[in-house]
Amino acid sequence: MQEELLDAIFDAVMDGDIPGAPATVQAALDGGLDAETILRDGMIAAMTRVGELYECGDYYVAEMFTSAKALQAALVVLRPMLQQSQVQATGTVVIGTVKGDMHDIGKNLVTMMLEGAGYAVHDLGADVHPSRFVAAVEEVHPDLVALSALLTTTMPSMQATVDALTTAGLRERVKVMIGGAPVNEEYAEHIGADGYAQDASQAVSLANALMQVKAQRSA
Ligand code: B12
Repeated sequence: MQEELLDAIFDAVMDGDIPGAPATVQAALDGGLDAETILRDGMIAAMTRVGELYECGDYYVAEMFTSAKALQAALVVLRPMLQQSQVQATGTVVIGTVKGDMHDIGKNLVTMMLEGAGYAVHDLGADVHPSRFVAAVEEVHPDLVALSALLTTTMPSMQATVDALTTAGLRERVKVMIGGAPVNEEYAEHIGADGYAQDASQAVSLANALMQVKAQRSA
């Protein structure tokens, strides 16, 4: 039964069924599945498969796009559950997908989870130029800057963003965390970021840890 509910979500995302996908998620919730399982084993599993099909030439950008839309429609149903949390952190985050990169689903999930954990999140969107990160840091004085990239070709935009913060004299004021499929801990170190997390829930743990380091430094 639970397998069938997850299969229905998987198929709706794979098929790019934008009107149908939210109903499959609602049915899974009604059937007793928890939000994390639905997200991981239904929605994200389907997007991973979509990526594989694109890579081997069975899907084109158009199919990737409608699958992304179906996932985004389904996320609306899940959002309140993902945002429930017991611990309320306090901190401000500026987040964005770096310059040249239009992928925003992962970044949106990280935003949702951080908001759910009590952070005030300023989402700059996708394809964000380093100068816009700099302007946002000057404007909202965040504790953390979170950068997302899904393309190997846009990883250097992360470096450019960190460098722009340094040049503007703002690097010491914020902690920088990065994420997205092509990056890892090593790359975070390489570009002078403060940390890397591999998914949205680990992004919350990382944010909490960086907030503690920041608090200790300023104490
Ligand atoms: C959907 C999708 C698209 C959609 C994006 C829609 C949107 N609004 O986001 C569209 C169709 C627009 C698209 C376009 C392209 N795409 Co695309 N896309 C994908 C796909 C299938 C899924 C991405 C996704 O949403 N995953 C689900 C989310 C939840 O996962 P996630 O993004 O990884 O995020 C999680 C973690 O990484 C982490 N995380 C993410 N960000 C952050 C940030 C922080 C701070 C932290 C801590 C954590 C964190 O937490 C998230 C939640 O758990 C991937 C394949 C894949 N498996 O990733 C290809 C993929 C990323 N795309 C790819 C390519 C090549 C392209 C195009 C160049 C295709 C083209 N020829 O036009 C264009 C590029 C456009 C551009 N300039 O950005 C390649 C990239 C290859 C590479 N190594 O560089 C991939 C890997 C497909 C493949 N297998 O070849 N794409």
